[in-house]
Amino acid sequence: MVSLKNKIVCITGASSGIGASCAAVFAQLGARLLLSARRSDRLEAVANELRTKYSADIHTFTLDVRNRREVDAAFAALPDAWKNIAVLVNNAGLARGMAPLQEGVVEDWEEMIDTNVKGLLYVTRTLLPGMIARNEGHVINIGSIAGVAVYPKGNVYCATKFAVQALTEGIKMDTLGTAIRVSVIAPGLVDTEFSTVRFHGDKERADATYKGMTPLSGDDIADIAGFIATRPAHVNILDVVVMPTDQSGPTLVHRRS
Ligand code: NDP
Ligand code: 8X3
Repeated sequence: MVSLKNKIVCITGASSGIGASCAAVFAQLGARLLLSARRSDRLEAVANELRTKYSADIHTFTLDVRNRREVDAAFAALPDAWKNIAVLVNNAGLARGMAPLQEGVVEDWEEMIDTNVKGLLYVTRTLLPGMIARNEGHVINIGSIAGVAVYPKGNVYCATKFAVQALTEGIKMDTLGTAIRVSVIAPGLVDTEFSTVRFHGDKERADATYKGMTPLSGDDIADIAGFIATRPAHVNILDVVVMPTDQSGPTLVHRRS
């Protein structure tokens, strides 16, 4: 097994949901955590809890992954002790709206493309050369079942997550011959703030997403990220598709009520 003790794990979008759960799992594995998101108060709350619970060594910084200059500047400004990142979890992401393409809101499309595709690219482009130079690194992308199968009204969100699948494969190909490992986790329904964000704060609509079924939790996904990152160095898990037992595809959900 690869030990993550004192290794630096960088997680984008660590202020809630899957990202916050990943922070907890990697803290328990003894990693040093580099956590970022836009909401600094939420980020600090996550970090403080893990410092108290696991005596974790954590460095936080606010980052909007959509802003290329901000991404460059934030990583360039890291103290030397935080520069040698061993694991990058590209988790920051979101869906906005759910409408037929012909009724789609262009601002929502741009936000999804800028965050899920361009943001992931900016961060990876910044960190991958260092990983290659040190011949050590693991890029774990959080994709989605929406990147494996398209569903009605999912159009642009699905396209961004298909892009994440393609980029995962592409990065694996482009780093062949190095020790870099590349993975994507493609979850189905996970109960986080995702649906509340998707429906612009409409809590009732968000809650309906998980009604009558048992969704995955952020911890379920983080557990998989921890497993992937700790396999022996010669083992690269490329792609994990994980859904609740109550789900068999993006639109196939068993609801008891
Ligand atoms: P949450 O809304 O709970 O978390 C999303 C995280 O992304 C937050 O920490 C948010 O932080 C961060 N984020 C959003 N936009 C930006 C940005 N521009 N720059 C930096 N950080 C950003 O949802 P999830 O935990 O569910 O989502 C995490 C990932 O999992 C996403 O990529 C999502 O697509 C994917 N996913 C989710 C599924 C689900 O059903 N929940 C299923 C499959 C995949 P902040 O707002 O503070 O910046
Ligand atoms: C989130 C899962 O099916 O709501 O990526 O798009 S889904």
